[in-house]
Amino acid sequence: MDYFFKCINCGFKFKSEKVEYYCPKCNDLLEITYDIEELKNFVSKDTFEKYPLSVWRYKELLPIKDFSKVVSLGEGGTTLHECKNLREIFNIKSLLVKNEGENPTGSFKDRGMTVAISKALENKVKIVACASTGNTSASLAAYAAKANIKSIILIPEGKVALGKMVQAIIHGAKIIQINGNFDDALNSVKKLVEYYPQICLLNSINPFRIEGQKTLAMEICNQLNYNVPDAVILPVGNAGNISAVWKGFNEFKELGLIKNVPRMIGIQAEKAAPLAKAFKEGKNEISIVNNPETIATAIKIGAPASWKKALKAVRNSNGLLEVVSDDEIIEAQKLLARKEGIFVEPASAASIAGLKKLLENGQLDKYENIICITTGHGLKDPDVVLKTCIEPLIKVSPTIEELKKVLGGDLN
Ligand code: AN7
Repeated sequence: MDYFFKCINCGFKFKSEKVEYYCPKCNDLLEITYDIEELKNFVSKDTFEKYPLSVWRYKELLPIKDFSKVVSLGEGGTTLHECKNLREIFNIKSLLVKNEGENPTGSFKDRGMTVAISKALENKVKIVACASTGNTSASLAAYAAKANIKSIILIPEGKVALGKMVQAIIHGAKIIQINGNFDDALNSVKKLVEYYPQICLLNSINPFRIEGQKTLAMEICNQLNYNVPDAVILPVGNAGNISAVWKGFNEFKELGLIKNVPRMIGIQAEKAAPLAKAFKEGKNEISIVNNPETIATAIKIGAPASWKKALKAVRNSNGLLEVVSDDEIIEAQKLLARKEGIFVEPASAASIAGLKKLLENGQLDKYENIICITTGHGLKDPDVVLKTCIEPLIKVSPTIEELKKVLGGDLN
């Protein structure tokens, strides 16, 4: 569909066939916008029913011109799980979990990557790059492989979760570790693409990524037959996803497909929470956290690139930003795995931990229809489980007597 770039700060609107990242007037971030009245001629509820639930079901609402260039691994179409056991534990009316770990490389990043890599190919790009806490790089490496182009990824020092690292390696990315944290890696990759403009930047400041990620909200609307939930809770790191989900709901509202939009509730790890801090203090700017720390390495980010968009999404939706501790994250990860059979990585469990905290402190009430988004698969970070769920291995001889002895009363 025909689209414009629009500055999120000064509102400057322009057309360009290239992949643009910054406003030419004030240098702030850009977003993609459409002529909604024109879109209404192409889009109705029936339009979507023609395609299976997936990112590309919404192709009329995506900024792609040449669909022959689309690089897809089957992204989107993730399950909205009814969580009856957790609902009873939390004593709430309804709880749905949209499990983005079901995406091809195991995280929501695939939604944005399919669109941004397809756009890069339209522009004849041969090399793509990103800085990443792990999931973006895993996704980038896979989609670049499928597109038959080179990928360069910059990772922070310290630990990148094992599963994510292994994905980047097997898909053949050029992996460079930066002496510094994620925020330093992001600054480095920005310099890299400034120096070598032939390299396309695939962090979420690339507005085409956000376009793919907005389909998460559109799928929720479709899965609920256009009955929008009261609140959507999701983990926040660089803040691209909360901005994207908000954009998706708003476009459906502008198109007249839904009547209301949900409250956007972002959860940060307590020692990596510049956005939640600004929100709680009623500030309009964030203060960067210099040494962010959390077991949820995916969201160990101190200077979220899309902070301005995220604050707007939360404030305009009458939403919230809250923090959770690492212990709360680990407890929530275990609870979701043991009561619902859904295994997510620690960052994703932050949404469940956030829900629990907000119910306890009265910021959410039990009658609200709530959706938690879990953003990445549990197998991404197996080390965390080995570290936090230490249960001794039981070893016996292969006889029924020995088995009876160790199982004892557990069978009644
Ligand atoms: C599982 O991969 O930033 O707020 O470099 O992997 O849109 O940043 C990952 C982020 C939540 C936060 N959950 O999303 C990266 C990266 C998981 C994640 C987030 C990430 P944003």
